Amino acid sequence: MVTAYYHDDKDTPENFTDAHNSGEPVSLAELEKIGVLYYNVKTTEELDSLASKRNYKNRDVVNLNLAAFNNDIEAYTAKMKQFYKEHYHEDEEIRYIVEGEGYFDVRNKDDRWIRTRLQPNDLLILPAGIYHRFTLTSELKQVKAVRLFQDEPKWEAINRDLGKNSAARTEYLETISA
Ligand code: KMT
Ligand code: NI
Repeated sequence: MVTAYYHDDKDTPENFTDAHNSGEPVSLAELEKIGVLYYNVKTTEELDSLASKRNYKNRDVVNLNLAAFNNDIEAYTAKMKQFYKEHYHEDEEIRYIVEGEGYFDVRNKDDRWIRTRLQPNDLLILPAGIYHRFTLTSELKQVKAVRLFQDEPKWEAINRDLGKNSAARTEYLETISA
C-alpha cells in the first residue's frame, strides 16, 4: 500500500535510500492537486484497462537491484544516481510496482519534497513537467516495475540543474496554479 509524507530534507549521499519521514503525512487528495494520481491495481486486467483508457500502447518491465547489474557496483550506483537526480519528462510517467518497493519523490507547489513509497500493486501517474526523483529503499534495495508508454519506450529526463522550461514544464505549472 502507498504511503506519502513530507521528506525531512536530511539527505546525504549515504542515506538517501532511508525513509526520511518528517512525520507530516500527505493525503492522496493533496497529491491529486499537483496532478499526481495513485491507483491500487490488483490484476493484469485492471492494468490493461487503465492503459487502454489512457491510450497507452506499450510497456516494459524494469528490474532494479544490484544483481540486475551483474553486481557491478559502479554501474548500479550510476543508475541510482541518475534516477535520484531531480528531473521531469515531456510525457506523463506511469509506474506499476510488481515486486519490491521504491520511493518516488515529487515536488509540491511550494517546492517541498513529498515522498511516496510504492509497493506491489501500487500504480503512480506523474504528470508531464513535474519535478521528481526515484530511489530504492534501504530495506529491500530492489524493485520490479512495469513502465507504461503511449508509444515507443522512451526515457528522456530533463534534469533540474539545466533550468529548462520546455512547453511540458510551463503547461504543468499552469495546471497547478489554479
Ligand atoms: C523515473 O523516471 O524517475 C524512473 O523511471 C524511475 C525508475 S522506475 C522503477
Ligand atoms: Ni522520471
